[in-house]
Amino acid sequence: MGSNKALTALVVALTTISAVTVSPQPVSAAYVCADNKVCFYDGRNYTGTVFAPQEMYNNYGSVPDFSRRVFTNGTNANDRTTSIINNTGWIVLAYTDVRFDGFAWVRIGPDSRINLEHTVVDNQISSAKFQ
Ligand SMILES: [Ca+2]
Repeated sequence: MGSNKALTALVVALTTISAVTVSPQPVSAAYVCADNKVCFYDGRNYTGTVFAPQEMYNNYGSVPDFSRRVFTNGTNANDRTTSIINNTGWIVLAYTDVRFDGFAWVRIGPDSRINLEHTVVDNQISSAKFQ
């Protein structure tokens, strides 16, 4: 049975190697929001597809109408945001209607993040700007 033992040892060794070398990323690895950017996530807890508007950068620029924009997966960004990361040093305001209007808005402080799940503004955000 010596060869069987050797085979078993080889299988164990291969299994160990593959376990070490594969070390897969999670299937839906969260998009990392870059420094000085604002990122709107479709999923809760900063997961899923994301909209990181190029024009919102360090207290400059705004997005008056999310319906004209898309997430990275191509779906329309309007009324889909469930979590937001603000990696800028300025306050971001996100509104439930276009052109910074609507029945509610959320304030995301400098270098902070917010989960909208189970709030009235979940899947409602339609515009955003710096305060
Ligand atoms: Ca809306």
